[in-house]
Amino acid sequence: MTGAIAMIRVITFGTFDLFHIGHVRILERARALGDHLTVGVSTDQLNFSKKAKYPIYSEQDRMGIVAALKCVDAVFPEHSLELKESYILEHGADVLVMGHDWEGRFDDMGRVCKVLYLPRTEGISSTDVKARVAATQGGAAA
Ligand code: C2G
Repeated sequence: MTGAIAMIRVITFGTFDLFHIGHVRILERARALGDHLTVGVSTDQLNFSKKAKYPIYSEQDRMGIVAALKCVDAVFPEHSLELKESYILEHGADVLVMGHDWEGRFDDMGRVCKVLYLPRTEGISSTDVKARVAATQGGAAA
Protein backbone atom coordinates (compact mmCIF):
# COMPACT_ATOMS: atom_id res chain seq x y z
CA MET A 1 0.00 0.00 0.00
CA THR A 2 1.33 3.43 -0.89
CA GLY A 3 0.19 6.85 0.20
CA ALA A 4 1.48 10.35 0.80
CA ILE A 5 2.91 10.86 4.28
CA ALA A 6 1.60 14.16 5.65
CA MET A 7 4.27 16.69 6.47
CA ILE A 8 3.94 18.22 9.94
CA ARG A 9 4.37 21.98 9.81
CA VAL A 10 5.39 23.84 12.97
CA ILE A 11 5.18 27.59 13.56
CA THR A 12 6.67 29.70 16.32
CA PHE A 13 7.14 33.40 17.08
CA GLY A 14 9.62 35.63 18.80
CA THR A 15 11.73 38.77 18.77
CA PHE A 16 15.11 36.99 18.82
CA ASP A 17 17.02 40.15 19.72
CA LEU A 18 20.72 39.71 20.65
CA PHE A 19 20.41 36.13 19.41
CA HIS A 20 21.59 33.58 22.01
CA ILE A 21 21.63 29.86 22.89
CA GLY A 22 18.12 29.94 24.44
CA HIS A 23 16.80 31.03 21.03
CA VAL A 24 18.71 28.26 19.22
CA ARG A 25 17.40 25.63 21.63
CA ILE A 26 13.73 26.54 21.35
CA LEU A 27 13.96 26.70 17.54
CA GLU A 28 15.70 23.30 17.39
CA ARG A 29 13.11 21.76 19.71
CA ALA A 30 10.27 23.31 17.69
CA ARG A 31 11.72 21.93 14.42
CA ALA A 32 12.15 18.47 15.96
CA LEU A 33 8.38 18.32 16.52
CA GLY A 34 7.74 18.25 12.78
CA ASP A 35 9.18 18.38 9.27
CA HIS A 36 9.07 22.12 8.55
CA LEU A 37 9.54 25.16 10.80
CA THR A 38 8.19 28.63 10.03
CA VAL A 39 9.22 31.48 12.34
CA GLY A 40 7.35 34.76 12.76
CA VAL A 41 9.87 37.41 13.81
CA SER A 42 8.22 40.31 15.61
CA THR A 43 8.68 43.65 13.88
CA ASP A 44 10.38 46.63 15.49
CA GLN A 45 6.99 48.32 15.70
CA LEU A 46 5.31 45.33 17.39
CA ASN A 47 8.11 45.33 19.97
CA PHE A 48 7.65 48.99 20.61
CA SER A 49 3.93 48.46 21.15
CA LYS A 50 4.54 45.49 23.54
CA LYS A 51 7.57 46.72 25.48
CA ALA A 52 7.74 50.51 24.83
CA LYS A 53 11.27 50.07 23.42
CA TYR A 54 12.84 48.99 20.16
CA PRO A 55 15.08 45.90 19.87
CA ILE A 56 18.84 46.47 19.56
CA TYR A 57 18.98 44.63 16.20
CA SER A 58 16.68 45.72 13.36
CA GLU A 59 13.90 43.43 12.18
CA GLN A 60 15.82 42.84 8.91
CA ASP A 61 18.89 41.65 10.84
CA ARG A 62 16.85 39.56 13.30
CA MET A 63 15.02 37.87 10.40
CA GLY A 64 18.33 37.33 8.58
CA ILE A 65 19.90 35.63 11.62
CA VAL A 66 16.89 33.34 12.21
CA ALA A 67 16.59 32.49 8.49
CA ALA A 68 20.25 31.41 8.38
CA LEU A 69 19.70 28.59 10.90
CA LYS A 70 19.70 24.97 9.72
CA CYS A 71 16.57 24.21 11.79
CA VAL A 72 14.53 27.07 10.22
CA ASP A 73 12.78 26.63 6.88
CA ALA A 74 10.96 29.97 6.50
CA VAL A 75 10.64 33.34 8.24
CA PHE A 76 8.14 36.18 8.00
CA PRO A 77 7.54 39.44 9.87
CA GLU A 78 5.02 39.25 12.74
CA HIS A 79 3.20 42.58 12.71
CA SER A 80 0.59 41.90 15.40
CA LEU A 81 -0.12 39.44 18.22
CA GLU A 82 -3.76 39.58 17.19
CA LEU A 83 -3.02 38.02 13.78
CA LYS A 84 -1.84 34.65 15.19
CA GLU A 85 -4.75 32.72 13.72
CA SER A 86 -4.33 34.15 10.22
CA TYR A 87 -0.55 33.52 10.32
CA ILE A 88 -1.19 29.89 11.39
CA LEU A 89 -3.71 29.36 8.59
CA GLU A 90 -1.64 31.22 5.96
CA HIS A 91 1.42 29.07 6.72
CA GLY A 92 -0.59 25.84 7.03
CA ALA A 93 0.79 25.14 10.51
CA ASP A 94 -0.27 22.00 12.37
CA VAL A 95 1.52 22.93 15.60
CA LEU A 96 2.07 26.29 17.33
CA VAL A 97 5.08 26.33 19.67
CA MET A 98 5.60 29.11 22.22
CA GLY A 99 7.99 29.49 25.15
CA HIS A 100 6.37 28.78 28.52
CA ASP A 101 6.53 32.50 29.34
CA TRP A 102 3.44 32.64 27.06
CA GLU A 103 1.70 29.67 28.80
CA GLY A 104 -2.07 29.87 28.36
CA ARG A 105 -1.93 33.03 26.27
CA PHE A 106 -2.62 31.32 22.93
CA ASP A 107 -4.75 28.37 24.04
CA ASP A 108 -7.60 29.60 21.84
CA MET A 109 -5.44 28.77 18.78
CA GLY A 110 -6.28 25.16 19.68
CA ARG A 111 -9.27 25.61 17.36
CA VAL A 112 -6.96 25.67 14.31
CA CYS A 113 -3.84 23.70 15.38
CA LYS A 114 -2.14 21.94 18.27
CA VAL A 115 -0.64 24.40 20.83
CA LEU A 116 2.52 23.55 22.79
CA TYR A 117 4.45 25.65 25.32
CA LEU A 118 8.09 24.59 25.76
CA PRO A 119 10.31 25.38 28.77
CA ARG A 120 12.77 28.25 28.37
CA THR A 121 16.53 27.74 28.70
CA GLU A 122 17.55 28.82 32.18
CA GLY A 123 20.15 31.51 32.84
CA ILE A 124 20.13 33.46 29.57
CA SER A 125 17.99 36.21 28.07
CA SER A 126 18.47 39.24 25.83
CA THR A 127 17.94 41.37 28.96
CA ASP A 128 20.80 39.50 30.74
CA VAL A 129 23.08 39.99 27.74
CA LYS A 130 22.37 43.73 27.76
CA ALA A 131 23.04 43.90 31.51
CA ARG A 132 26.33 41.99 31.14
CA VAL A 133 27.48 44.28 28.35
CA ALA A 134 26.55 47.32 30.42
CA ALA A 135 28.48 45.86 33.39
CA THR A 136 31.64 45.59 31.27
CA GLN A 137 31.50 49.25 30.24
CA GLY A 138 34.53 51.01 31.59
CA GLY A 139 36.52 47.75 31.43
CA ALA A 140 39.42 47.34 29.00
CA ALA A 141 38.34 46.70 25.40
CA ALA A 142 39.82 43.49 23.98
N1 C2G B 1 13.43 31.66 24.88
C1 C2G B 1 13.87 30.50 25.51
N2 C2G B 1 14.85 30.59 26.47
C2 C2G B 1 15.39 31.78 26.79
C3 C2G B 1 14.96 32.95 26.16
C4 C2G B 1 13.95 32.86 25.20
O1 C2G B 1 13.40 29.39 25.24
N3 C2G B 1 16.31 31.80 27.75
C5 C2G B 1 12.36 31.54 23.88
C6 C2G B 1 11.09 32.31 24.28
O2 C2G B 1 10.31 31.55 25.20
C7 C2G B 1 10.43 32.49 22.94
C8 C2G B 1 11.62 32.60 21.97
O3 C2G B 1 12.78 32.13 22.67
O4 C2G B 1 9.66 31.34 22.59
C9 C2G B 1 11.85 34.05 21.55
O5 C2G B 1 11.95 34.81 22.72
P1 C2G B 1 11.79 36.38 22.66
O6 C2G B 1 12.69 36.90 21.62
O7 C2G B 1 11.89 36.91 24.04
O8 C2G B 1 10.32 36.51 22.09
P2 C2G B 1 9.14 37.42 22.61
O9 C2G B 1 9.58 38.85 22.71
O10 C2G B 1 8.53 36.76 23.80
O11 C2G B 1 8.15 37.40 21.35
O12 C2G B 1 4.08 36.35 19.29
C10 C2G B 1 4.84 36.41 20.44
C11 C2G B 1 6.11 37.18 20.34
O13 C2G B 1 6.57 37.42 19.06
C12 C2G B 1 7.14 36.49 21.21
